[in-house]
Amino acid sequence: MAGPDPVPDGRLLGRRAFFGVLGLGVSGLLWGNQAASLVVRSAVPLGEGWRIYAVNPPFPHFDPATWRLTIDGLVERPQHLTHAELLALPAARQVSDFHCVTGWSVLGVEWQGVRFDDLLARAGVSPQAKALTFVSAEKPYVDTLTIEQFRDAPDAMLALEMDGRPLTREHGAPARVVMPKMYGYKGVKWVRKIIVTDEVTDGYWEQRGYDRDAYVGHSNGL
Ligand SMILES: Nc1nc2c(c(=O)[nH]1)N[C@H]1C(S)=C(S)[C@@H](COP(=O)(O)O)O[C@H]1N2
Ligand SMILES: [Mo]
Repeated sequence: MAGPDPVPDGRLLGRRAFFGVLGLGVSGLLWGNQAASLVVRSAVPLGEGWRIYAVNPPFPHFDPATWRLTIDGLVERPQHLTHAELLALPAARQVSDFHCVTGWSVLGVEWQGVRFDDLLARAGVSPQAKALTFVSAEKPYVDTLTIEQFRDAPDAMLALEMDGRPLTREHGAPARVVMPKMYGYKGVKWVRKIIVTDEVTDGYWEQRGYDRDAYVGHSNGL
């Protein structure tokens, strides 16, 4: 089964990184302390930093003049928000660690964006609604999170900024889902549409075998 990276690159990189460190470790035995400190230093850049993932390159292009975020499904007033309208909503900020299910993490990421309650307020969510399906401009990437999962996640948001700057194109400009307690594959990049639904359906990686409830440390990814 394929893993949530542009497989198999991530895994190969992981394995290479492992053997790379191991290789230096063996030399460390021969060279003493100096080589041992090299082992530590070489392990750090391999273990940190973002790996940019996409399932269907090239990355979607963001044009602020024409971009719209659609919110439809079980709502009273379907929305087509402009980028400016999105920026005018109440801003939320949080710092959290990011974990990809394949084993890499980025610690202390600062996210700024819009909480889902604030985003959905003007659409008027129907009482039958159970979940939100996020549709990426990058087809066919989708994912669904339940309203209950959002209720337990005050740090969840539609992020517009990362580390103090607008999201870059490769990180999902202008908007991506951030759900820190779950693995990265739940965080749809290049979000273009949110469907409010009473059905919980499988996302892109769930159709390929990963858990819907992707809580870090409690899903089949680990
Ligand atoms: N549209 C889209 N969103 C996506 C993905 C993808 O391939 N396409 N990969 C997911 C996975 S598995 C991870 S770990 C993160 C990686 O985020 P990054 O590319 O900003 O590092 O994006 C998630 N969101
Ligand atoms: Mo991932």
